[in-house]
Amino acid sequence: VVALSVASVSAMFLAGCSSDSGSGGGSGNIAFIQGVSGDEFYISMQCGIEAAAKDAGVTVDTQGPVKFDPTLQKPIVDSVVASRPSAILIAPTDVAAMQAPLEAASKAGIKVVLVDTTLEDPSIAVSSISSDNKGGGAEAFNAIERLSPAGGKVLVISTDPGVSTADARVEGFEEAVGANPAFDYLGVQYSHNDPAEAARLVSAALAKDPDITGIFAANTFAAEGTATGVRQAGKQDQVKIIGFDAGPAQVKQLREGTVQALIAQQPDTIGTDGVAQAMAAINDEPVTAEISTGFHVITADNIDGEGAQYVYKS
Ligand code: T6T
Repeated sequence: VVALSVASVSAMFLAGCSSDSGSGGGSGNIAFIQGVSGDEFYISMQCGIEAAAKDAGVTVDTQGPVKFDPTLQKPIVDSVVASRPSAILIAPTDVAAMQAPLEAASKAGIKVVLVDTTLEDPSIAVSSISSDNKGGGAEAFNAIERLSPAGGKVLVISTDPGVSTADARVEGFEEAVGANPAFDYLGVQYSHNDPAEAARLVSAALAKDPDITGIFAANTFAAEGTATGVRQAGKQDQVKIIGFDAGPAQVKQLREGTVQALIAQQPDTIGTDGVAQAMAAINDEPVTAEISTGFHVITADNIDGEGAQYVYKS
């Protein structure tokens, strides 16, 4: 079962990565466990990790569950822990369910670095690196506010509760919308990281509240489905969509005008920072417990300029 649920790419460069880094004289091996395989966010992070690992002279083995699901990610962690790498870089798929498996890794002497998502108790990790997810959620509301200054009904489409990044984005959005009485917040709905489910939720929400003015889609897959739902309802001129993440499909939707802004992360930087922290821990050097890599807003106005550098690799 485990073998079928795992996509593994070992110590090789993906087509989308540039491979111009040198090779150092370090020793050790790093395991990178993605939140889900095939996601451009984690593919871009893998590029950063592999480039930094090559510089440090260490090998990387990357694996990810086929779904963003702790029941699929846990067996991967267990088997990686049994293989005793020097360090594990991981995006935990749930703050609670992945706590014990990663605590076991840490107790086994493996340096754990949390990249992207975190845990209820991140102190088992030597370092946690993530975007400013709460700030990005607040910025998503600011963008809706700029596009629809008169206010109106707004909705959030997220992934699943317990995904720390998406939960922080929703929290940031909720705090911001709560401060503007011109907006009527319809709440958050969970699409389980499935674009088809996100599209269904949006269609149903628009049937119930045909006057929705804005939707914040809290990650790649929520945004993809949200855009489909709005298009299918023929409401792309009325509903402003702000999506988190900047994969090629999101950029296409931005160019087409279905989506008005993207809150882009820097997954490759999260990856290179993650390797740097892992190497420091392996070499008994000081580590930084928490690193924020911020966020960048991409719009139709900057996508061909400074925004272009933040588009994810595929
Ligand atoms: O938004 C990213 C990531 O930050 C999040 O933790 C899970 O979903 C994505 O991987 C979607 O690309």
